[in-house]
Amino acid sequence: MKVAIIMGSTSDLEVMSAAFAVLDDFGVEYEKRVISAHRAPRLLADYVSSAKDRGISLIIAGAGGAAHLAGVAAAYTTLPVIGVPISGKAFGGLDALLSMVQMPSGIPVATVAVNGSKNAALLALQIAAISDSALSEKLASFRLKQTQAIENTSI
Ligand code: RP5
Repeated sequence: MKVAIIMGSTSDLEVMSAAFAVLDDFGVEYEKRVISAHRAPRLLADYVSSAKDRGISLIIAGAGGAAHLAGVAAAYTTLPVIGVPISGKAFGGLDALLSMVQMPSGIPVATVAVNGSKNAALLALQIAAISDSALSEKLASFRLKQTQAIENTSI
């Protein structure tokens, strides 16, 4: 399994790095690129159109503001696209959230929480685990550790 992580700007890198960390922990291969839907629309079209042929199974797209990146990416592929709305200086990320979650019918974007790149990576793994039993076991083990950490927390 190979994931593509794209983001609209280098200013999104810090938020999106939580997705890199999850995929690194699970030993899943990924590409990462800055591609803007507004500033480099042809690059976005070419990159996403060729993703399936490069062995990509899923795309995670993070962007802020009028965040078209995930929706435009989804228009160029039938691979699942997970959108990560990124909070900017205005509106606390509500602008990006609505841009992603309110996709018109026919072109879905699975949108996670504002700045939710960790969950985007986990969702990508869960989708891939449908047909990958080893990955499914790793996810079960991750969940168990997460549960135990809460159960063993005393304050
Ligand atoms: C979006 O505009 C990017 O995804 C970023 O979140 C936001 C601001 O970009 P910069 O002006 O910092 O490059 O396209």
